[in-house]
Amino acid sequence: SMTWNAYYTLDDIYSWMEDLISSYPEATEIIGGISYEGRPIKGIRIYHGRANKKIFLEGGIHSREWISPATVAYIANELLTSPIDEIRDAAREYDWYIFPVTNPDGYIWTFTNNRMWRKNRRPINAQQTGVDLNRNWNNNWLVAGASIDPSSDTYPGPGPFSEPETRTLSTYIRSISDGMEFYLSFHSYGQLLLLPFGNTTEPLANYFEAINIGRRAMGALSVRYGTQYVTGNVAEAIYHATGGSIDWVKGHLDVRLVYCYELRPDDWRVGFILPPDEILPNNLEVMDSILELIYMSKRIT
Ligand code: 0X9
Ligand code: ZN
Repeated sequence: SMTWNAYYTLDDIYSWMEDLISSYPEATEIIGGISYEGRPIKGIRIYHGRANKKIFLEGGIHSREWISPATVAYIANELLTSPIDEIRDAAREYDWYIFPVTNPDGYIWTFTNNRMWRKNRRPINAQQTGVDLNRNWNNNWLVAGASIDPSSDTYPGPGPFSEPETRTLSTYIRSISDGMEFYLSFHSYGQLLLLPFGNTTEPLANYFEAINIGRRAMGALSVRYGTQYVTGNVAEAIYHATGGSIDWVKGHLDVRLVYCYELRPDDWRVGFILPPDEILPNNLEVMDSILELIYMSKRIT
């Protein structure tokens, strides 16, 4: 089982998920799609029956951001094993769709070949490999924050949904989107809570509601260790960037609250290499914030 003081390989994460699925009847295996190299995008659905609102958790779309799969796996673990009433209630009140590693080929590559790999592993030509899966979604594709050079870390692919990972996962998300209340995407780093959209600082859709709920959640996140997150839309809080998953979900589906966490650290010198002794503190504070997101979403309707 997981001890949350080390980062785990894809095989370890997938076999741990299988153990949970065979131990808890409310947990079932879901396959959200398939990678270029043919691996399943494996998830856990946690459903006790009767819940009519869904929460979707997307981890690991950028493979070097190892704290993201660790966070998403931890949330699944807590929902299934925690004795805390508020967490047990959250597990029963929602229908959870949880995908710790949505870029499995890239994740493996960061263990075997290049710790700093971000994209998927599809060869573009004889010399260049990989598409940024968070620039490949069909919403304002190639409008901002991407490079048409296939060597670039923000290469958005030859067209929207050109990649098997985004094409299959978006089809899956659409197929279960009825009643989806939350879509949460997990990245690192920067300690930000981002909301759509990435092409404009205009307060589109339910921006004010989402900002208020998000700020309250980041207040809850800060209580345990004082960790400070900044909340804002993508364009105002980091940079203009389009073709990301949260923009597609908010732009194309009817999902009320859509956020992207940029997890620990905020220090660029640490960057993607978050020390393992910060995994558990990160996971605990993020879990606090998710409970507050849920609480606030019911208070503000
Ligand atoms: O640039 C990204 O894809 C994300 N930052 S990261 O450092 N993890 O690469 C931010 C994603 C923001 N979301 C959208 N662009 N929609
Ligand atoms: Zn990222």
